[in-house]
Amino acid sequence: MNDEILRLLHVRGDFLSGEEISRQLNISRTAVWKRIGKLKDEGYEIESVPHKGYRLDPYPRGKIYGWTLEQAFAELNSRLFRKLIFAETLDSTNLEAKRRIAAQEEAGGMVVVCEMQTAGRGRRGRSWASPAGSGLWMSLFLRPDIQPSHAPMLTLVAGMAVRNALEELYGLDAFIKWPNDIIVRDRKICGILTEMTMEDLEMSGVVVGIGINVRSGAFPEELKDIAASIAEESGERSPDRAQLLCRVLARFEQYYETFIRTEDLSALREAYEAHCINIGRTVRVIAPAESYEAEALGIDAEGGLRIRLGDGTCKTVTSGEVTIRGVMGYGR
Ligand code: BTX
Repeated sequence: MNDEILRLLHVRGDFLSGEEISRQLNISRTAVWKRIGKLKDEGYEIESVPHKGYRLDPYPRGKIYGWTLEQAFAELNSRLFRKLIFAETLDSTNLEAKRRIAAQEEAGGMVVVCEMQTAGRGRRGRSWASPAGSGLWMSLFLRPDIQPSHAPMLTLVAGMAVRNALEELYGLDAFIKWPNDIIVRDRKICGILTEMTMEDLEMSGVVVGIGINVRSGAFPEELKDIAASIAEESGERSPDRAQLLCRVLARFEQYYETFIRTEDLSALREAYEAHCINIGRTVRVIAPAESYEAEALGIDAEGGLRIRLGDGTCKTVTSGEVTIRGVMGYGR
């Protein structure tokens, strides 16, 4: 019933009287009033004006409306992304994508988005804070015809897409921290988690999970010094998440096509390095058995990080083997 009220208001696009809603849905005026109150509590931006009725803000900022996303997605008319799934609350968009793939034959090109994750996932069992109204939590499901060992490169492709979208839309000076974070002013504004899906012991596809912080007011205290958000960094009070989604998808598609053509990052390497915060800096390399400092030189065509050790020898480390940390500050 609440969905029907929303639909009526959305279709009307202007004030709709309580009387008209009660007539169309065959419920009392009091029931309409109560339900509108509930929707407002849930975050829907509904204006109530005596003698005029109710109006749903057509440009919602505080909350994602499924149909706003659907409309923007349809207008994007992407060749790569063909299907959008939106849900209010999910445990994790990566898990939802994987469940859907397991339950039915999903073609590649599916995008799953939600308003809030109750069990957002980071790498190596870490969690990702994903409160309602605070971010764009999304997963892309693709079926690239590539070797499984090349799938992690999609993390770098996604990182470039997000970085550029943030610069283009909000003028942010965003950097990539190899391999999977986007950093603004030394704090993390986005994290990326790429996972493979398997069928009969073979890779059947790749889920690229992307979490972008849009507003950080609802984040837990311990993230205050770690997490950045678009609203805080750009001064734009309520960034439009439908627009952000479409820009990230458009940029991803562009880089993905290049990646698929060469099946590596050779054509993207220079652009990646130009925005990678670690290059030319000292990083701490953390491997399971040891940890050491090295200078980050660049990435190789397979997305590994090229480093120079204290004794001058150079080698490449991969994101599966190590994590790296800045030596000065969070990103550097
Ligand atoms: P990560 O393991 O590199 O980072 C996780 C760490 O980042 C946490 O341990 C915490 O310190 C910090 N952190 C947690 N939440 C946030 C946040 N919102 N902003 C900044 N820092 C935070 C990075 O993992 C990969 C994260 C991918 C998240 C997306 S959201 C959509 C998709 N679904 C899903 O479950 N995960 C991905």
